[in-house]
Amino acid sequence: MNKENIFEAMENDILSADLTETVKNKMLKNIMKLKERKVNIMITGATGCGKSSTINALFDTEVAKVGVGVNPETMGYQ
Ligand SMILES: Nc1nc2c(ncn2[C@@H]2O[C@H](COP(=O)(O)OP(=O)(O)O)[C@@H](O)[C@H]2O)c(=O)[nH]1
Ligand SMILES: [Mg+2]
Repeated sequence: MNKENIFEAMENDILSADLTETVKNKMLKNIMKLKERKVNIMITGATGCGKSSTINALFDTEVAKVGVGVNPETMGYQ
């Protein structure tokens, strides 16, 4: 499910829920705020524990270079 689909699903759930219009509007407004929010995630861990592999799995692409065994691949902040 991509980002847009998650928000769309949440909006549809709210619209079809048994709630007052005031509550629905408040929830929809909160979703609008959430859409604009950016988060920074720091992934830390020992060399070779699978940080790069996890990042690649999350983005379903090769964003981070995966090392071979426990030999370090990335030596600084990236
Ligand atoms: N068995 C196993 N190996 C993994 C897993 N995640 C990563 N690896 C392997 O561990 C090695 C180091 O992974 P990498 O993602 O580069 O680790 P990083 O140093 O923390 O970024 C690579 O050979 C990966 O293929 C896992 O969940 N299971
Ligand atoms: Mg790495």
